[in-house]
Amino acid sequence: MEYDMIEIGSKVRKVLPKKRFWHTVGVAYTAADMALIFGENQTRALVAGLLHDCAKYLTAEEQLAECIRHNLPVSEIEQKHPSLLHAKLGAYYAKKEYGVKDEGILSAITWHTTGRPEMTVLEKIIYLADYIEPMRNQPAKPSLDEIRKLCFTDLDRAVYMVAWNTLDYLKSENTPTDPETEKTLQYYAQIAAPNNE
Ligand code: DGI
Ligand code: FE
Ligand code: FE
Repeated sequence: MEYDMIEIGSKVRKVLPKKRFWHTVGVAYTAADMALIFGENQTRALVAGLLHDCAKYLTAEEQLAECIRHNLPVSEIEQKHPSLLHAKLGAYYAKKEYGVKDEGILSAITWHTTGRPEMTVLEKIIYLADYIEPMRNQPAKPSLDEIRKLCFTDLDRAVYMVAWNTLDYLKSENTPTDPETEKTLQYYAQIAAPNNE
């Protein structure tokens, strides 16, 4: 195995709060199961899952400061809602502090919060596993268990459902949405929404 999962897992365990660490483990194993179904490499899925929130121990302000310090681009919405930055900062740490060179793993970490149009299989898997891992229990339409099943049968349809629910939630909270989140919904609605919607 190219990656030492025990080493990576132990290191994230040290930096992340307890609950966040176990969420990470849930994402890793959910992603590895989905990888098996959809012909993706299970090790890549485990590594991306374990590291997807590795910058989440920092406050929003610290994430912004870290991005500026490392010259990572910060968009207008990220400036206003810097907690969005944990995704691209996480990819940066995955590379620099955990030695991940696989660009596919790094992009799955980068896009796990907003998604994007035309995601790779690994990107879709991490985006979805983050939403459905067993410890999540947010309300969703259809139910979270229905979406969980869809994640093992139809990735594009599942991305559409998750993007729809995410935007619905953000709008209900009056939280401004990242244009990438909007683009994700538009794209997956086009290719995977049922005809009657
Ligand atoms: O890091 P997690 O909590 O596991 O999950 P995540 O990376 O999907 O982040 C979820 C948070 O990100 C949640 O509080 C909503 C927020 N978020 C997702 N899309 C957008 C967003 N926040 C804003 N402002 N705009 C978005 O488009
Ligand atoms: Fe996250
Ligand atoms: Fe997460």
